[in-house]
Amino acid sequence: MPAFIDTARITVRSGDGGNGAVAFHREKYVAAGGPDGGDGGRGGDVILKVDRHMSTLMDFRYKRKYSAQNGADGTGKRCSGKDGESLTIKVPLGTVVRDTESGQIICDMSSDELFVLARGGNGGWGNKHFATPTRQVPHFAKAGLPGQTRDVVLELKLLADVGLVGFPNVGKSTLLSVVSRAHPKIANYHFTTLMPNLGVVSVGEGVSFVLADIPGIIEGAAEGAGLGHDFLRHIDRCRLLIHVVDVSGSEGRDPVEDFKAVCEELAQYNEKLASRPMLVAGNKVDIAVDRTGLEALRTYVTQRGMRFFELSAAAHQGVEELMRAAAGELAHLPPVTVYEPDYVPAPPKVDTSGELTIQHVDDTWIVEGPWLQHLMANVNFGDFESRNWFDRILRESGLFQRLESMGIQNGDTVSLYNLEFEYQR
Ligand SMILES: Nc1nc2c(ncn2[C@@H]2O[C@H](COP(=O)(O)OP(=O)(O)OP(=O)(O)O)[C@@H](O)[C@H]2O)c(=O)[nH]1
Ligand SMILES: [Mg+2]
Repeated sequence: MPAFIDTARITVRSGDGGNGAVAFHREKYVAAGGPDGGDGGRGGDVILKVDRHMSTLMDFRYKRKYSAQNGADGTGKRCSGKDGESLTIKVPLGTVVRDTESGQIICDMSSDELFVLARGGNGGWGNKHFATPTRQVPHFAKAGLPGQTRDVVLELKLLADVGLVGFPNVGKSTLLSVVSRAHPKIANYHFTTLMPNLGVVSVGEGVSFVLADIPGIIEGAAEGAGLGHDFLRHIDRCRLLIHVVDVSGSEGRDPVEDFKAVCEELAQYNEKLASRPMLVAGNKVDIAVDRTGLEALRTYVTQRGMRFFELSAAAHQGVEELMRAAAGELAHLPPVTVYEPDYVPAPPKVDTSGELTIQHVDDTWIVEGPWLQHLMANVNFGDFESRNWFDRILRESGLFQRLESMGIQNGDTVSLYNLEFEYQR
């Protein structure tokens, strides 16, 4: 059986925009043709898409780097460069994507909506765009803008309405197998289940829910005992938990102690999970030698406001009643958790000490250079804050003083990659 992989770290890169072309229309008997340099193509995006047939992050174990295609450069005869092809990465439903450095959530892939994880750079404009009445022979075009690189952590958190928790060997997988069409492995030893299993439970007319069975947890799981407690991430979104306890005394343990130990491990994982609504199922009543353990557990949990159910998963006793009760609870519980993005991109560090080249053509000043290109690729001109930040960096870089010393006049055009503006002192 393939290993179950539910976290992965990958790096994605969107495509660079192609460069615009400088070209002039040439035809026999036409002395000076107009500018006809085409635009560079847009770089491809890196897009995430849910594939409902995937159930692990296995695919990301060996392939860690993903790149979309670059846009092609523009050419003469007004030909635009081809856009780079976007790359679509398929992920299982419930994949939460975080920024590796900050740990902040970028997106939660819990629906079929696509998500653009890295946007391709815009292509540069060819010189055909730059012909104006005063600038008839534009000997310049724009370089394309670079794509983005992102380093992210993928974490699979399955989507299920109800999660089964409990000690190993208490009958969690047996319960899943009798209420759904899932075929989890069942055996009489601890840690039979090594990966989560999902099943759909139908409770009469059009009412159904998704039930998740995860590996058993034991005391000290938070410190790594047994299979550890990382699997609890798969029931973290659940609206309701069913806590299965072996009340038969078949392993010589005390049901109340088992119950408390598992609750303690839930709390160690996270308090929210520990306070999730819970139904308690005392299982294996068919082989209980006496009812002491069962009754002690019933008293303990009902005193704490929880509902208790007697169960024999193997003999299909009490199973239907438990599932109906779960469906009844779900009817008035909030929907499955979807994680809200909280990622705030840090402003890119821009080192403005590098040289910029300034070309002066007619009344236009064309400014280029690596740091400026990097800056332009990272500014969201639709956002006020971003524009202010951009403006400040330009001022502090000394660019305007330099333009002044070279003789720029009010009303001249300043041309920076995909941005042109009129200069005003
Ligand atoms: N007598 C009896 N045996 C049961 C019952 N439910 C489960 N079992 C048996 O208990 C053993 C463990 O069952 P599983 O369903 O694999 O238990 P689990 O809780 O999923 O165990 P892990 O995956 O190891 O955590 C199997 O031998 C089952 O046949 C029950 O109601 N009565
Ligand atoms: Mg199991």
